[in-house]
Amino acid sequence: MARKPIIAGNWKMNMTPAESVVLSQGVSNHYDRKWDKVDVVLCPPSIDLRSVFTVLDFDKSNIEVGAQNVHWEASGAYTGEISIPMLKDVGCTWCIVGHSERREMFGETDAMVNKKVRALVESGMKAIVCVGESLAVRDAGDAEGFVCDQVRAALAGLSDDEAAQCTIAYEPIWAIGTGRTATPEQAEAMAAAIRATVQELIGEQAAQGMRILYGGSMKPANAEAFLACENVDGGLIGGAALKADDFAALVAAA
Ligand code: 3PY
Repeated sequence: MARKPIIAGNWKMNMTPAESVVLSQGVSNHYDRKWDKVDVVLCPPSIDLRSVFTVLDFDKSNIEVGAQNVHWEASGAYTGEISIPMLKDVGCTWCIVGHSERREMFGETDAMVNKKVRALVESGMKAIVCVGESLAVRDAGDAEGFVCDQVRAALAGLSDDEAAQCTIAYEPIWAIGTGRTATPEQAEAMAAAIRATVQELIGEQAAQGMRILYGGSMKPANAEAFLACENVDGGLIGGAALKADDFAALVAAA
């Protein structure tokens, strides 16, 4: 099955609202009709969302916008959190969930990731669910088991249709912000294992349709080899998403 590639930029905690205008304008200046073959998603910090929407012209480009995190409750006493209705109101169609930085630094558990994924798909939003192992887990020879357990937990209880709103981003923790990347062979092996897990959990149709991204220091210089992998359907981009030229080169490569 041909799957539409995705290039999503995770800006993390970078860019003030003013800077986000310049960056999103820079990205959209690169738009050409070939981009329509790719899902292009910018995920700025929440405070930048409105500013980014002032720049993007949805009639003229296919660029979509996502958040980096969300709470599963629609409203309430959750100081500092942002809800799905808030994201939808501002125009977001995507949301990253379970990035390793949130799991490691903010105590996000598999159960919380599952609640967020379920709330997002029930509301009609698209989830980019991050999974990935630490170096210790890889060195212990248990990377596939660990990552596939994360996938099972994140997607538990989803129907075929709900799974179709989800994308998995495989991001080995040891390749995030370190300048190291997995080899394309490692990324392909893990993406294939993730697809097999989706098949066992939800079914053949969900597995064949599921987009699986590689993330972790992906940049124009190394993207081609990852994007050529049979089971890798795009990238979740960190540092290279902060430079309009680099991000546009990644979209062109997909
Ligand atoms: C990275 O490439 O550093 C990322 O964490 C992308 O999410």
